[in-house]
Amino acid sequence: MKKVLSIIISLVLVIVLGLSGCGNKTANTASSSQTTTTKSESSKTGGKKRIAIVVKNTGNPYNEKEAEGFKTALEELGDEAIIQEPDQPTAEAQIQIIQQLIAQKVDAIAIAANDPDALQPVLQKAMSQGIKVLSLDSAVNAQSRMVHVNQADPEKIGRTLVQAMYQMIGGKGEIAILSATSQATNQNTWIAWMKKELEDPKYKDMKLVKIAYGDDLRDKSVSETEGLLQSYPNLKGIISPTTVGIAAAAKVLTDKGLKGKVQLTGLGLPSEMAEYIKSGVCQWMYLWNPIDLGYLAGYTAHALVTGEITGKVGEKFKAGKLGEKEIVKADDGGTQIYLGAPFKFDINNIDEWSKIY
Ligand code: RAM
Repeated sequence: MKKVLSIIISLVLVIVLGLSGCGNKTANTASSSQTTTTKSESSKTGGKKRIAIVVKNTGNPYNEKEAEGFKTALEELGDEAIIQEPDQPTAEAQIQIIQQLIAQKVDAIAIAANDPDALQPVLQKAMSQGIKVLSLDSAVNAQSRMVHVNQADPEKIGRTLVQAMYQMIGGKGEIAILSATSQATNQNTWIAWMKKELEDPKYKDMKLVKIAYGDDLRDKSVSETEGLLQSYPNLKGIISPTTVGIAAAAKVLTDKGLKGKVQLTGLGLPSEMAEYIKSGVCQWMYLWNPIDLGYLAGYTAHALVTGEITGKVGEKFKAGKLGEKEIVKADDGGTQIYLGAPFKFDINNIDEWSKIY
């Protein structure tokens, strides 16, 4: 009797355990049907990671070059690049995209931020689900990322642009800044350094009259430039720390015949600015290589996913053709990796570079 009872109990146990095992399997299959696609792709390429880049917005060749470099890096590494370009340069548009990327269970997200703080909840959610998060070009705050990929020293960028304008206008007169969006981390940091540089007594005869925002949209940048010229008829110079802004301002100054009357410098894409550098509307300007910036972000994302780095100061990794890179402290309390120093573009080298980016 006892034996019969124990057989019955064992049978019941087997059935119950079997069933619950079955339940697990169903759950696994359901969730892995998504991962299976990735895994079957992965097996073809040997563990390919899916790594996303979210640029500031669509329609900006600078962002396209950045994404191009990112894709090249991931191709070299055998990963899959997911390129996302929001319609508008806003945090809201980026939040929506990141929510989708979380649902797709990507391995990492690299973001060029439209706002330093607004993305914090969604990026922290991503990180809590094991997704590696980094920023590039325009940082999110230190709590929202593991590391930032910085194009160049922001102090150097800000101070150099003011020094350039000083030379162009002979140290005297009204100047304005034509920026991207009012929330952009990178432009706001550079502008803060421009203001610091202007505190030097050597600039006592130079007056910053206005900071205008063209939102990295061509038409708005054109109308903001026109507005500056109208409101400040004595304006002597415009500094535009955005590739969209400087190209729009150059076009307006050209169309209005203001070459030599209103000086222009800033951060420009050689391919968009070559004609204006050659005409003298913009005598010289600066930028780094946006392709390399995206490329470095691709290698950084991969190193975070594989666990080679975690985002701590002192960690080093090999970034393909860019060689070894080291994580250093950032001013906002987080960490960063530098691409390098910006280049100066003028009549002597613009043709050569305009073919590349
Ligand atoms: C624009 C974007 C980008 C910035 C460059 C200089 O294309 O605002 O973020 O880094 O200009």
